[in-house]
Amino acid sequence: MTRPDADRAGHTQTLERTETKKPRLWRVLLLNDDYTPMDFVVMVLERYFRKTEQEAELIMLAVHHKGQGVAGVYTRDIAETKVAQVTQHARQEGHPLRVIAEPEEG
Ligand code: TYC
Repeated sequence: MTRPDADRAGHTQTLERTETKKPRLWRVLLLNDDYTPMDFVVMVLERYFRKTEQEAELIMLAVHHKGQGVAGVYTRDIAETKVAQVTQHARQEGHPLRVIAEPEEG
């Protein structure tokens, strides 16, 4: 096997790099639907995304009118956990609420 990081004698070296890259962040999006009660969406935003009641109402109404909106921005693990927790809670209550995570560009 030839390695791209080896010299002709097969020696390898470790390259030092001091820059630390920040992890890509993921947006958790709420999608609108016709059946999930507004109060449930507001509760989700307060409980899982730590929004105030006023913030939660504004975000819920924006999703209701525009089709989708950002509930919060997190590292990938936390975003995926929020998606799973909120989806499970919604299904438990019989609501079709959809929540997804997508990476921020850049
Ligand atoms: N459109 C829903 C209703 O009129 C409310 C709603 C808002 C549902 C946001 C989902 O992500 C959502 N009851």
